[in-house]
Amino acid sequence: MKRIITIQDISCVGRCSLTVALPIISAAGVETAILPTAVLSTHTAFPKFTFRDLTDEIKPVSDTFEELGLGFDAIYTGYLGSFEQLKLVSDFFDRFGENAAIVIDPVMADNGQLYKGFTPEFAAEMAKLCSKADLILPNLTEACFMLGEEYRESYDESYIRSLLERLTRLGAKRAALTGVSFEDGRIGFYLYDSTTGKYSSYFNEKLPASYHGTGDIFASAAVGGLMRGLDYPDALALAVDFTLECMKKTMADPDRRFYGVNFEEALPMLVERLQK
Ligand code: PXL
Repeated sequence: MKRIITIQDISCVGRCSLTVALPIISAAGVETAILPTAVLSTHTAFPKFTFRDLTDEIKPVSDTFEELGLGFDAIYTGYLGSFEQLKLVSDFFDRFGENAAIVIDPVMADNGQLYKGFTPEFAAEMAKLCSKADLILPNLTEACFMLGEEYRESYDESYIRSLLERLTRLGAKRAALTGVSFEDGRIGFYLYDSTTGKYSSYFNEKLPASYHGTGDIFASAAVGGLMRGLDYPDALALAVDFTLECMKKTMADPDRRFYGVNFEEALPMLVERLQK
């Protein structure tokens, strides 16, 4: 069984970051090790939250992994909260990344806006970290912040291709933009693989709703798919379908929470799709 490690925060309530990565990647049939970067009472979209930084743990934990000879088939990073964490994660890639697929979801913004606590300078530094990745998974807002580009709501295929090429010129081998939509009612990913010069994309139904945490759900399903042997386009297509299924379950729940999605009810679909 493949073993990955995911580096991101624990938001105790909120259905994001580690509380979705762990169950989703585990359900995909992949051992999921974690390196928590912080413990928050909830994610930062709640009106109030606590934040206990765990930056100081990253190096001693990594040192101990190395002493024990532990290795990983993939390293997947999500929400990272400080410049120091970016540096420590970069060091982690250098130590453990040689035989691992490095997947970076540069979580920091959506809908044209940076999340609470992030700055354009952080986005520039995140772009540097992304140079070490086999795959980066920004949404359009994150891509624009990393490229120092004005965010725009309307775009065409040639604009998306140019963003992707510029993202890979920062160093990442592959960049996939998430949440890409060229027509009403359809949404999906657009991937550029600089190792082959090929583009690929996949779209499915776009629901008239938007929920917090879907980026983490998407990235986790993609990592699970990759580790189960799917190629990059197929793993990303699985992530599109799984995210849609999570949203459908959420919409159908009259008692749905205002945060996160009902990914729990969609896990059987992920398991079934990865059954060999
Ligand atoms: O879902 C991304 C995410 C992860 N972790 C924390 C967040 C967010 C988005 O706001 O606040 C703490």
